[in-house]
Amino acid sequence: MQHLIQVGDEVRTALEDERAVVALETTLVAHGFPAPDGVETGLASEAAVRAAGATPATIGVLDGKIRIGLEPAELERFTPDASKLGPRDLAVCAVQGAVGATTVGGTLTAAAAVGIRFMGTGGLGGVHRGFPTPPDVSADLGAAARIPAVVASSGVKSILDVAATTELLETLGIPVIGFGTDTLPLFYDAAGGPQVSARCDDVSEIARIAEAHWRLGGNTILVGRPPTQSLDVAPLIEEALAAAAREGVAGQAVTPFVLAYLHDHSDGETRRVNRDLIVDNAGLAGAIAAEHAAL
Ligand code: PSU
Ligand code: MN
Repeated sequence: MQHLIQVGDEVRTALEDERAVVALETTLVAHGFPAPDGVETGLASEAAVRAAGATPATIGVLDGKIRIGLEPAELERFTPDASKLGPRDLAVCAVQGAVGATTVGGTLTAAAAVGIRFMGTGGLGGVHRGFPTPPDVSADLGAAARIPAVVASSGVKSILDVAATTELLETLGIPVIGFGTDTLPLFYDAAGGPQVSARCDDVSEIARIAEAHWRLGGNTILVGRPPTQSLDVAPLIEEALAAAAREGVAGQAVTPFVLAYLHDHSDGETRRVNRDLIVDNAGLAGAIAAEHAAL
């Protein structure tokens, strides 16, 4: 099977030269924001990675190929009807020729195939509220448990069961590093999260911990960076989850539904905070990757 994975020229050169490369997902482009904000957020994230001294590799499936390093104009093809690709979905989507937007787990899976170990995102998926009814645990966790990487995030989305997710991260051997914080950020909200397993205040220390963790056979390290502008939307999240339940929204559709509900009912405030934290986390991933390349 030829050309299943196609690496863009800039990314390929950076990998050959052992320079810093940061993977970015396309689910947030397609499903995380109303158009055209997804594309803008994706491009701003790429710019933040570059500003930190690394090469961005935005990942998605187009025309039967897993593409690592999409061109800016190609991001326009990641519309809401793109499939949402977790780790299990990549091969099916590529073979069947659909447009596929990668989640964190899908992005880590594709990135690992070409040796990219850093990514930036909004928040890691986790245990959805109400487990085991429904029994919904994000495949982001399975991917993080088996793939060596650093994921720079604003923690775990507070639309999830954060306590259960934190316990599962420990079970899976995934270190949770607070970047300049002792508690895990809750995506929109900087405060109120559980204790992290370790705090780091500088990126070079994170790069050294990652290298040590990988040498010990460990896989993903989750880095949680508090959003610069913090927003307490706990009541609105309850409302959004109730609306999702009422309308029978389930499975992969829950996260996009809830994000859209919050955006619509917060006067765009969650959308702005979400956008900025994604871009800032991309920059943080770039900085960690650059430090790691210099080790
Ligand atoms: N963070 C965001 N917006 C998003 C997501 C995360 O700010 O759209 C996406 C990521 O792609 C993440 C996915 O991997 O939600 C998790 O979805 P699920 O819980 O269905 O696994
Ligand atoms: Mn799910």
